[in-house]
Amino acid sequence: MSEKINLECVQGDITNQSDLDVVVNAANAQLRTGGGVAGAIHRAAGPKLEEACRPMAPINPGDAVISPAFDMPNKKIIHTLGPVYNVDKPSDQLLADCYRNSLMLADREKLTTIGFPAISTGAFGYPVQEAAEVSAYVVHSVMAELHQIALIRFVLFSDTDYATFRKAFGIK
Ligand code: AR6
Repeated sequence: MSEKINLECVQGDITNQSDLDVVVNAANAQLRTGGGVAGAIHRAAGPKLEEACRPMAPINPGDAVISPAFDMPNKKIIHTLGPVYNVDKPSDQLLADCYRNSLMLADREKLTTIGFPAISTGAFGYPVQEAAEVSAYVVHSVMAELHQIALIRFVLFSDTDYATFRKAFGIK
């Protein structure tokens, strides 16, 4: 199926991707609201999201769990906990686990279009260049195992992160 998967990088807001079945939250271990992506997603989804997530917490770096999307414009939200750079080790493998586990979970749930933010590159301090390289590597390596996913979109907040991810994915 891998030849049928479209890869996109866009500059934008992860809470504003209404054409995607599922978006991924750069979560905290307790699956509570927070800063950055987690704050934006919980604000957009409404208070029921924290309630729905509570029984699934805590999660470990690299884990991915799924919830309803409530007031977000998607069918589902996947919550993954990125590594704190150079604290949760090996950081590259744990970051790769975030992407791999999120993609496999979405695929099992028969979701076909998925959006990711740049996990761990905000509060968790992962250098964007290195994170982009890990993301590109893991996405390409897991594609052959995906049977439902047709579109993987990276949603980058800043123009410099957008340029870095495009370069890592070889998108002109
Ligand atoms: N849409 C897309 N990207 C965004 C958005 C948005 N709305 N907001 C921020 N970014 P972060 P982490 C970018 O900190 O490093 C939270 O407090 C941001 O510029 O959200 O995995 C949680 O509660 C950065 O490039 O996630 C956790 O405790 C990237 O998304 C912790 O931070 C990730 O930044 C998770 O830290």
